[in-house]
Amino acid sequence: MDGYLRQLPDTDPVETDEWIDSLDAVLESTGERRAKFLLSHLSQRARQRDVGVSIETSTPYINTISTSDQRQFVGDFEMERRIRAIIRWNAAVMVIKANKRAEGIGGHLSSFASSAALYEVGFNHFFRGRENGVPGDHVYIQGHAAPGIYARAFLERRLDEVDLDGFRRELSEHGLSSYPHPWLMREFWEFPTVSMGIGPINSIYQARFNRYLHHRQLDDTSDSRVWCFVGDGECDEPETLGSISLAGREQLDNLTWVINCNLQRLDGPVRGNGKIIQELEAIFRGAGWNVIKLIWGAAWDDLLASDVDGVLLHKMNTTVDGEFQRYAVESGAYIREHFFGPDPRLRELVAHLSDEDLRNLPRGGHDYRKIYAAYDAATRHTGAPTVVLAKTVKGWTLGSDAEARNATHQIKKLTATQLSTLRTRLHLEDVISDEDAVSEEPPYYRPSEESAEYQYLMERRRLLNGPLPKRSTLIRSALQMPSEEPFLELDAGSGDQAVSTTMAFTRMLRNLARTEGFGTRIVPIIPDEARTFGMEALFREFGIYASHGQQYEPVDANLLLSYTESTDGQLLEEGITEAGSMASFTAAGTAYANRGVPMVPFFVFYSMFGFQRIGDLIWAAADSQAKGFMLGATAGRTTLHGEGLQHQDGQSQLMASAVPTCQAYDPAYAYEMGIIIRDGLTRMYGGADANGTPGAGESLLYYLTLYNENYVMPARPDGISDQDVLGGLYRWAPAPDGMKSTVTILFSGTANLAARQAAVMLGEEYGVGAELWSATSYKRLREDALRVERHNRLHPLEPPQTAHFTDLMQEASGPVVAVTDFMKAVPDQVSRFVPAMARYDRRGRTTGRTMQRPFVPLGTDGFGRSDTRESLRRFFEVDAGHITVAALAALASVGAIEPDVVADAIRRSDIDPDLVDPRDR
Ligand SMILES: Cc1ncc(C[n+]2csc(CCOP(=O)(O)OP(=O)(O)O)c2C)c(N)n1
Ligand SMILES: [Mg+2]
Repeated sequence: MDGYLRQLPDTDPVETDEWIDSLDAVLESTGERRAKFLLSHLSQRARQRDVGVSIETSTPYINTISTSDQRQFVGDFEMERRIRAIIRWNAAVMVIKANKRAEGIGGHLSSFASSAALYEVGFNHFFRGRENGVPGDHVYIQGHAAPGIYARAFLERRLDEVDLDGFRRELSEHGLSSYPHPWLMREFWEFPTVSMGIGPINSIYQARFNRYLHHRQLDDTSDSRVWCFVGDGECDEPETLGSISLAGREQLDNLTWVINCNLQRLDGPVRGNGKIIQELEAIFRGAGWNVIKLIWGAAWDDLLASDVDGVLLHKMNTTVDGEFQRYAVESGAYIREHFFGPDPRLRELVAHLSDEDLRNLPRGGHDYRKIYAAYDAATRHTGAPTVVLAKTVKGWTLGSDAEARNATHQIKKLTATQLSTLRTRLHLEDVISDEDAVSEEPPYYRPSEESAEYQYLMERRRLLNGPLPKRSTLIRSALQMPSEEPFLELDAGSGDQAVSTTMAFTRMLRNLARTEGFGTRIVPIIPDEARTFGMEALFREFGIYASHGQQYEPVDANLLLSYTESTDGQLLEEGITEAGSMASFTAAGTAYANRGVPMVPFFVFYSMFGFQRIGDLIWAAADSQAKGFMLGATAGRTTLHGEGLQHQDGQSQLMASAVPTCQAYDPAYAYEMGIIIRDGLTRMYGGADANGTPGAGESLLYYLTLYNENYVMPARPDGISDQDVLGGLYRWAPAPDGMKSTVTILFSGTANLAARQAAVMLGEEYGVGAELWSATSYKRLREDALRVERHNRLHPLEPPQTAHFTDLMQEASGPVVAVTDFMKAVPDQVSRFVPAMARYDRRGRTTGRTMQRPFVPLGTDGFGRSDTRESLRRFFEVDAGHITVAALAALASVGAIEPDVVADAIRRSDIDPDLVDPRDR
């Protein structure tokens, strides 16, 4: 007996025994099958009567919806079959032609072939488009099913033959992107999905974000469903299943997943020795989803109904996926022998069927009517998200050389015979001639606008509000920009109060959120780290979004900053999931396009767990043209002390440099942070859409690193413009007059402190004047320099342009030392563009001639360590002593001072020159 049962008092042991005896009696008289049957009925009854018995995590390997419960199909079955056949043909021809014309260009035939019916039922009956002023559904399409989606758009006349011929030729005039990429096809694709797992997790948070918008009365999302098509192999990605419990918990009945269980991934079976559908059923049921298994086509219904001994059910339950895959490639005789063969009762069950009949017993995911019934049930189900687990054959209809073969995923060509077989299989002999069917470049087929097929197809889409996918950037709900007010106080500095850039940011965010008209559009997103960042004040002020409100009195109810949850809360407190938080960011940051409602996400995370951990989700956000602010808090390898190797971020600024739309900034001071955020708002939201509605702008991501070190925030120096700060570099303080020689120190973020200290030491102890420059963005400087370099290369007859960085450094004196709390590679991004400097004579005086200017990056390469800031800065060689030595060494290298001055400085700074590089320690 389970331990838990022993702990519960039995108030009527006699009654308990009677029930147990009954079960024993059934087992002895009619056996296990009958006992199971009765128990299942009992527990179903109990559930119906709200007894609250826990759900069974798995059910037999048969369809969830019985034939009698199946909703009647309402379309023109034959017409839809015909349309589907044409789409299948064109999708295949598109891939074949692409590879004929550009060998190795790739593309996939088999994924869409297995899922064509799953998509087509959706297109003809369920997916709602965006015409007639409605926002419609959000459909996440499996990336490698793209050919089928293009093929449908071709029939709808959204694409032409030249477009299909441009499949995977994105650089040609009519190129179609290999996969769904909104960045590349801006009026077509909405959701990038092809990096496995990204589509699924994003779809969950999209559905949740729709609820959030609705609860906050910013948008009516009640009529929008999120559909996500997922591969069974894709379910092994942690992102795919990692957030399904959120969907269950939040009862997202506006979300439907369709998992195409073709039992195969790229290399081979998904679960050769197991059953992926059963495994997924248990996982999804456990997570609170409504699970609809769609395993068998209609032809199995009669067989199951005659299976009084339960032998067929037993065989279905015990056959592993590897065997099912085998049956998909074998003859009817083989199936009779091996599947129905061993048990005479089972053989008898199919005695009336021919071998051909056995071979053609279809799988549920190819049974159009059953798919319709499954989607119908899914969309009617309330209180939980639904997953349809549809069993299919990979490469279905492509013939025996492709169907269910292990190599099928990568097949991109069909021989003349295979193509001809496909034509026959699709019943397209009337429109594809014998000659065309064996041609090297087979033709597409598009029914005319007068044809019944076209009329039917378009009518279906008209009823469902137009075609899909379709990306739009028209704004339905205008966004008014905030005033300057929240930013102005940052220019004044913090007086004599020591604060961090994070504190300054939090204060600014609160002020922004209070701004009339604009404030409600802010979406603060935090993965369980608000207290670390000193942001707990936001809990009470914004309220934490909780779809069911707060059903308890929080322990800190009596405190001013209590943990306040509410249905219309503004803050998304996501818990410990940077991936989920990023998915929320993407949903919020694309709301301007996917909902026509510009929203402004501020995602504040532990800097180390951003780009490092969820880089691919950030990449997909950029592909989606998401907008918003990402704030890497507790940044820096030495500023975040006491946490060590896996916490200290010295690389996110480098990783951010790889994302094309990312504006990466590492501000040192509060006023810089304010200028950057204001610029971000203006660039991303400060314009108007094509209709003149305010709230539109560039598709950019802003990334700012914020620190937890407190120091007095200086006021914005006189004469420093917004553009100085935004351009990536500006002179923060000149060198003192009357020094023997000068160096230039560039600092970023918290490295400003050591840089300023070093400047004092250099002046007081060595008579060297140091100019201090604040480097807010090396990415920005580098991108500008590369643009200029390219321009000059391609315009040899024009006077050369100069990079902004080069220009600025021309005004600076002496060698350059660039210090950062990030890796040396961050400042090194611009080292190539440093201009020459005046040559020194033997006495250390500048001459009229020039020489190469040293550029010395000091940064924090290597694994982090837990210790005090002071020790860490010494360890990583970015403290004032090391900056001083680096400046003097650079001066010595150009002959401005003698090497013994450097040796002396090393001694005086107490530096051990023979220590191993921190990277190797
Ligand atoms: C993160 C990631 N890893 C690997 C791939 C390469 N890849 C593309 S499709 C595929 C197999 C997909 O199998 P499944 O999810 O079962 O889809 P099916 O084609 O069978 O429907 C793989 C490994 C990818 N696109 N993304
Ligand atoms: Mg698969």
